[in-house]
Amino acid sequence: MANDAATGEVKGARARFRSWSRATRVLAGVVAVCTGITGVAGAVKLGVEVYQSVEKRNEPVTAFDRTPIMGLQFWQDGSQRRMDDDASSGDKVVVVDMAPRPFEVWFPSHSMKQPELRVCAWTDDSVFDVESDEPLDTTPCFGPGHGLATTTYADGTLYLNREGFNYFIDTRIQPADRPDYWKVYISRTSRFQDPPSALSELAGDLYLTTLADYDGDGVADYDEFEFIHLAIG
Ligand SMILES: [Ca+2]
Repeated sequence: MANDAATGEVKGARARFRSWSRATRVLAGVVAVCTGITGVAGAVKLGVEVYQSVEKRNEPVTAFDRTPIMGLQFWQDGSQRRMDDDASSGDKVVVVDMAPRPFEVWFPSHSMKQPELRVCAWTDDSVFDVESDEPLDTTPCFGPGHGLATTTYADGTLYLNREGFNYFIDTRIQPADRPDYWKVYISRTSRFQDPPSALSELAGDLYLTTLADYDGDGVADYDEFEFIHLAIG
């Protein structure tokens, strides 16, 4: 009996040991997996940081916060896009680095009772054809009656037309997240009477002449228009 009891105690002790040992191995396994996850996450985080660092170093230097003449900004995915002069165009053209996705154009109200932004958009720089002090009715794009029809609240379409301008005004614009600024949302383009297509389907860059007749005199004064090259990468 005593021997049986002793044998039973030994068996019980061995069973408890095996159980403890198994639990220890399981715990060790869990710790190893957790360590592995932390290691992978750490490696991914490090990789992302290195990539961002390299990408930032390769980005062009932004020359200005707002375009020099009209104070425009271009926003995409919640971030302002980088801008620079185009030295090959005598610094008269502002180049904006863009992704082929929807974007916003921000512009100052400039003390106008009715803030507005007129945009003549095309697929090459032939649209950069406005001269200082030129009457609007002699320009190919911005003359009276050349405003392209759109919906009351705009429908995200930027019309591409060298003889007709996008007229962003009134209910087609919204207050921007910057004091005294307004914005317009662009999500697609359309050539005259063609159905709109997404910006991701663009075959090349976009070229904009932006204009606002701040003093309402019907003349494109030197400080009322600007040439913008949207470099879409
Ligand atoms: Ca004017």
